[in-house]
Amino acid sequence: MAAPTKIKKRIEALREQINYHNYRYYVLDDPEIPDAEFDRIMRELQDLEQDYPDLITTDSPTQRIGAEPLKKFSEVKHEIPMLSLANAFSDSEVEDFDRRARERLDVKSIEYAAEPKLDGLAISLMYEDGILVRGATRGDGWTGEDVTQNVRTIDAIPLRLRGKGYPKILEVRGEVIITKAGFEQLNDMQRERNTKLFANPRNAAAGSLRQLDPRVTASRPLSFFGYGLGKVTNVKLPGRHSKIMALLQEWGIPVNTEAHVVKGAEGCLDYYHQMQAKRNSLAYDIDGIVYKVDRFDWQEQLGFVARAPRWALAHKFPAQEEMTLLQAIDVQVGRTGALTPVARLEPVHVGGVTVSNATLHNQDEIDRLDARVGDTVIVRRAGDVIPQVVGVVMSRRKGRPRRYRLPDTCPVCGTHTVRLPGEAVTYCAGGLYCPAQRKQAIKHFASRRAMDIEGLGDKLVDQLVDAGLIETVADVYALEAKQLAGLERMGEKSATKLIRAIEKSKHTALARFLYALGIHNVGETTAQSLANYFGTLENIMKADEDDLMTVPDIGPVVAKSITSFFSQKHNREVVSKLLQAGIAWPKIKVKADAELPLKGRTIVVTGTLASMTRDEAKAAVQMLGGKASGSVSSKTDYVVVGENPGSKADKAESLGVEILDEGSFLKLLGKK
Ligand code: 5U1
Repeated sequence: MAAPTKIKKRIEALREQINYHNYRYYVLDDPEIPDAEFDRIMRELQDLEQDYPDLITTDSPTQRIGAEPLKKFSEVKHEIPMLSLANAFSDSEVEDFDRRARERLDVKSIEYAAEPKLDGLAISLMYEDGILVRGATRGDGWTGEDVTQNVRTIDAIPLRLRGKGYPKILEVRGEVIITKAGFEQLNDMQRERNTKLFANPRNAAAGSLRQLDPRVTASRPLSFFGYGLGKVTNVKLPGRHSKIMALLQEWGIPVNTEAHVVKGAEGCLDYYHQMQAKRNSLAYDIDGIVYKVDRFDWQEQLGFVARAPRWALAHKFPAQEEMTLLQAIDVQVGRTGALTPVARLEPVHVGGVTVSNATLHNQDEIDRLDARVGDTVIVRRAGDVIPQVVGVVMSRRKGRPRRYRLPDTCPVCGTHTVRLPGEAVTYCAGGLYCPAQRKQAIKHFASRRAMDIEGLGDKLVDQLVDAGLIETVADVYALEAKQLAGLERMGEKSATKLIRAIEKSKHTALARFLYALGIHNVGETTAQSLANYFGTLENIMKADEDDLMTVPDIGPVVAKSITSFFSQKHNREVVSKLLQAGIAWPKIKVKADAELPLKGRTIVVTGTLASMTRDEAKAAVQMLGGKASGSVSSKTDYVVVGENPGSKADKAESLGVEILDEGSFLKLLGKK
C-alpha cells in the first residue's frame, strides 16, 4: 500500500528536526531540547519507518547502524594524498618556520589559522550531492581502509549536509575522537565486562573505528571534528582556510570552535600558551597546536617538502607519556585503610615535570598490566591527575621477574590485610588501631549517628591526635578537662562540656556501638540487624562467617569483613578498653521467630508519619525481624504512606504493592 502524502511529509519533517537538533548539539555545541524530547522524535520516526519501510532512505537518521559485519575492510585510494605534518617542539622552531615561510613568500607578516591538534584518528569523509557516501581511514596517506559503515554510526557526522551551495563532491578531512568523559565511560564498561581496557582516548578511538561489526562502533562514544578539505569539485570556494572552516560548519560539519586566526610567530606562540593552560579543561585530549598559513594562494606557493606541507606545522605539547624503569613497588595505607601500590620510578620528564612516583591503583590493576619490579613501564601524566603506570613494554623485560603481590600485613601497623570477595581494594583490618586510619576512625566513632559525642568534631580530632593525646578511640574516654584546656580555641568551659559529652556517650545502644567501630561494610542497618539477631557483643565477636550469614541480609562479603575485624588482636584490645571505660547499653532480648512477626517482610516508609520519625519507624520494623528498605520494587511487601508521600507511593500502586496508612502500620507493629 502506498504511503499517504501526510505520512511522507511527517517523515520528512521528523528527519529535518533530527538533523537540526544534531546540528545544534554537535556543531554549535548548543542543544535546544532535552535528550528525552530528541529520543521521542527519533522513536516516532522509527515507528513510522517500520510501518512504511518503502519510505526508508539511506540518509535517514535511523539508518546509522544497518550494515552486517564485514569479513575485512576494502582498500580506498586517496585521490589527493592525506599528508602528515612537520613537528615542532620548541618556540624557536615555530619562529624558524614562520621566518622561512615569509622569506619564500617575500612578505612581511603571515596570518595563520591556529587550532588544537586532536589526539584521535585521521579520516576522510566523501560527500556526493550532500550525501555521505564514503568514510576512509588515512592509512599510509595514499591508501586507507573503507570504514563507511562505521563512520555512519557516529552521530556527530552528518549523513546529509545542511543548507545549500556545497560542492557536488566534497571531501572533508578531520579527526575521529573520544572525549575524556566518553573514554572513562568506555573503560568502565570494559571493566564491567572484564575485557581489556584502552590505554588512552586515541587508542580507544582508533580501536573503535576499526571494528568489522558496525554495532560495536555504534556502541562507542565517538565524535568528530573536521579540519580541512580533500577533493572538491564544481564550486568556487573562499580563499582562506578560516573561511572554509566557517562554511563547513554551516554545512553541518563540526569544526573546532577553539580555532583562531593569529598573526606571525608571536601570535602562534601566544595561542599555544593559552591553549596549553586551557588543555586540561577541554572535553577532549589535545597533543599540540596546528598552525596553517590562512591564505590558500600562499599555501600553493609554499607547496610541499617530502610528505608534509611547508605551509603547516604541528607544535607539540610536552609528551604526556614516557618510558622509564619500575625500580620498586611500595604500599601506602590511606585514611580508610585501603592499601595503594605506588610505583617508584627512575625519574623521568613527563608532561613538563619530573615524575618519580606513579599510582598502580590496586592488585587487579597490577595483574592487568602484569607490572613487575625491573620492568620498563609507560608512565602517563595528564593535567593535574596523579601520574599513572599505563603499560609495560614487554619486549624490554629482562629475565623472569617475580609477579608482585600486595602484602598480607599492613606496612603501617602489621595487622592482617583483607580483600573482600568481589572488591578491588585490599584493606588493613586494623581499623581501630592502625595509625594510618587513626583520625578517620576517631572522627567516625564520635559522629552523630555513631557515639554522638557532641563537640568532638573533625578539627578537634586532628588536634588531639597531632598533640599525641589520643591514639585510638578508647583513649577518648581517658581524656581530662585540663589536657583539653591547653588546646587551640578550647577554653575551660568548652573542655568541661566536652568531657560531659564523652561521659554521656557511654550510655548507648549495641547497634550504635557496632556502627561506631567503623567495620567495613557495616552500616547502621547491618549493625541493627546484628544487634537484634545476636543480642550481645560477645556473641557477635565469636560468630564465624556461617553464623553471621544466617542473619537476614548479611552475605559473604559483610560476614568476612566482620570476622576479619574481630580476629585482629589489636581491634579486640581497643574494644575491651572501651567496655572497661564504661560503655554500656540496655540488654537486648533476642526474640524467637514467633516474636518476629515481620520476619522476611520488606517495608518501605514514605512521607511524614505523625507518631514517629522515619528512623524510628525503620528501627521498629527491624526490631520485629523485618527489613526496612529505601526503595520500592516488586519484592516490597508493604509501603507505608505518611503525609506528603513522594513518588514511592505511585510506584507501589503501579507495582500492585500493598499500601498501608499510619494506623494500619501501627497495628502491624502491634502498637495499636
Ligand atoms: N587540527 C588539525 N589536525 N591536523 C592534522 N589540522 C590538521 N591538518 C592536517 C593534519 C594532518 O593536515 C593538513 C595540514 C594537510
